[in-house]
Amino acid sequence: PYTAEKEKTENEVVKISTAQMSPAKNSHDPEWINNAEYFIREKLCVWCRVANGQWHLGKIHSTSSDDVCVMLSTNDDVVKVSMEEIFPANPEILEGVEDLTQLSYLNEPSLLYNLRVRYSQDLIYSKAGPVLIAVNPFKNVQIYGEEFLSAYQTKGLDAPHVYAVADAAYDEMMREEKNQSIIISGESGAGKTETAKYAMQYLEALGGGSFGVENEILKTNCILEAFGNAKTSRNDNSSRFGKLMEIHFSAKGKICGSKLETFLLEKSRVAQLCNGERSYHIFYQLCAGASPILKERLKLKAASEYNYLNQSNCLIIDRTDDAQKFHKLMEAFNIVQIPQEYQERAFALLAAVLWLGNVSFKVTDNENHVEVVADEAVTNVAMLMGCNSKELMVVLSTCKLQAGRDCIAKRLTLRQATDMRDSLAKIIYASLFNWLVEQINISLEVGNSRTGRSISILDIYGFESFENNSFEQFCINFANERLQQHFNRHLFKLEQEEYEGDGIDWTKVEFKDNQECLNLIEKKPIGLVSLLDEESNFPKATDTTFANKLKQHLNANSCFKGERGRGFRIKHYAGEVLYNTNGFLDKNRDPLHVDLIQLLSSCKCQLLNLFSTKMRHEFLKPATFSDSMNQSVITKFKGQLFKLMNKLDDTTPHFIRCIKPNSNQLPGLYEENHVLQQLRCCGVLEIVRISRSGYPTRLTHQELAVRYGCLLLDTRISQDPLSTSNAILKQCNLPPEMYQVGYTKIYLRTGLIGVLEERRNYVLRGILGLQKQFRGYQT
Ligand code: AD9
Ligand code: MG
Repeated sequence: PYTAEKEKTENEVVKISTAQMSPAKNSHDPEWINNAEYFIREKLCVWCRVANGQWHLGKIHSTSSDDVCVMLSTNDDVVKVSMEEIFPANPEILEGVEDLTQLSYLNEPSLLYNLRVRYSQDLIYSKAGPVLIAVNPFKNVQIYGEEFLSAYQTKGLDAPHVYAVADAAYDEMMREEKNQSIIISGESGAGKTETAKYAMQYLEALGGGSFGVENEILKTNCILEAFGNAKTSRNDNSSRFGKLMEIHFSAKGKICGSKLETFLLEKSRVAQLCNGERSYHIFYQLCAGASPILKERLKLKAASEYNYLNQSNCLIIDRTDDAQKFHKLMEAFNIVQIPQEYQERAFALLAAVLWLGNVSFKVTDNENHVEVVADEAVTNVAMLMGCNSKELMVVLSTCKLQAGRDCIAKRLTLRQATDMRDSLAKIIYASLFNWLVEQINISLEVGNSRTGRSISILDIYGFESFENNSFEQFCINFANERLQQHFNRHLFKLEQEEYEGDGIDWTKVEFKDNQECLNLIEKKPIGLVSLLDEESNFPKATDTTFANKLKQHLNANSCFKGERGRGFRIKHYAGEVLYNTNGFLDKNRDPLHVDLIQLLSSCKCQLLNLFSTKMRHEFLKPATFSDSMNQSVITKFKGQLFKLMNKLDDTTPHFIRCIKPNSNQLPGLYEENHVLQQLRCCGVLEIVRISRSGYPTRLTHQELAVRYGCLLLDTRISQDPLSTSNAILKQCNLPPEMYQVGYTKIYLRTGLIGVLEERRNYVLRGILGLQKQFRGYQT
């Protein structure tokens, strides 16, 4: 929830002298107290927060030293609130503006209200300066498709839209021959993947026609979503991996190839589900949509028969036809040219994974040692993988130990055997996913397309903070921390460039970035990642010793806070997260048993042989390549992120922040607190804050002259807009530190546009009165 304390610390992020601040910024500004008088006198509206935490519009009735009485607009009730809970509201003319930075008062209730007004009119896109904000409508909104595609292409429309972002990226790429990126972020279910698809759709329409690959790019989404998306409690179609799609264009601006890169697929989902969630869509699609012949060949049963699928009491998704999706998938496979025989091999492996989950064990002694139950499940797995079922049973229930020259097999306990079985299922699935990505890349690659003309679309998991946060959240938040740094640096630079470009006096503003938090995570030799790797390499280490080590070494960093037991906190840019080290070491080690690799290489299935060769390469390199040997999950992820950031640094970024208006995936429901939290998390408030510290309102001289020309007493003034706008500002006696005159635009401090509006209304009322009098006189 919002607290005044929080706002204060957030404001400290911007290091700017108070002399540069504008009056009436917010209620904590002492000047605002004087302004309250002004608001009473002028009968201006304010936002006030009432007891239930909701923001209400009202007018100040009276003030005392600490409290304010406000008459609410909705019911004329008078409520008493503290000064801290009052913010100036914007003049009506600014209601529902396209760009939040156009608002005269940039406080939180005003931003929330502006987005709400737009959302209620199905205007789901808005801008916050250079950033596009997309509020998920959770229903079909008629703003896509042919006519909109062509309206944006012909520049007939320029309202905020993902098409406009894609169009701007394309234009800039063609004009400057510079690679572009569209970086989409937001929490789970906020609409990143859908937005990414609309961006691709636009680029396909714009750059289609020559090479034929453009039709394939959108189709790859169908494959990726089947294998990489699942129903979670937050989103019925949640992507469980990060994705970067790089689209290349020819000199004529036609799509000539594409490259896909994926990040950190959630493997655990294959074997373990939370109640109400599903595993990857493909399993249900296969069970529902396979032809009777295929079913017979794969010994396939209904989804409800498989332990990996039925454990969570959730087999179907409302309004989703898995069988139909399966047919769509087959079409996509054909378009991406995955040969029929490989498609079938892939399906056989999926069936093998499902049957693996049904493999059971029986305990054979009082030490809980087990052997595999020789039933239909294990026979089917062996058949589908193309291995000997006896061998499979041995691998799943024993581990080989080297004793001198001899190799002895040691029985596994029930827990160990179950882990081994699940581990096999997960590596088969993850390898299959990676293989598909490779196939897609082969099909999309057209010649040597590295031209400096590319647009990369990044759809990556947003910041996560749950009740229980583990290794996965740590990786995700680490990625977001890096992206946020990229975002900050770019935006601050842009802002300053605009001021300097327009020739206005602009003392550089220092902005604190999130380097401290990144140091905490990445710094060598004692950052979180290094400590995690060190502990992971130490056989006797446990999650508790790891937690202790963190506390011992990282306490000096202001973004770190040790907790009792196995917990620790990180102050991320988007908020503080409490992590539990439970499972960190194991997930980071992600052990791969040599026995499993051997089993895969002995299988008749070519895909499995291929996977095992790859694994050998990755994990079992000779000791001379010690740095790449047994690379931990976090180190690999860090490397991937490093490469990603390098790539993005080489592009001109375009940012889209997706917002989820409610947690029930329902249309028309706008939950303010939920939205506010996201605006804070994804840095929208940060952008707005930057604007607030400078000159948020920008009008061309022409615009100013047209709207406020009526304020001029001396009508003999020249027609040139620059002199007119100068004269208007002088005439209004505005303090010179409140505005700057650029070559093309006038830059106004926060609140000033409200003053100009007031004067304009005053003058117009006067003119109207005169006209009435005049008419009365005539009659
Ligand atoms: V996750 O981090 O992968 O769990 P995303 O990708 O942010 O998440 P997604 O794009 O999958 O969310 O959107 C969730 C759902 O919102 C979609 O399945 C649609 O039903 C709905 N949605 C999102 N954007 C739009 C839109 N522009 N128009 C209509 C939308 N519906
Ligand atoms: Mg997604």
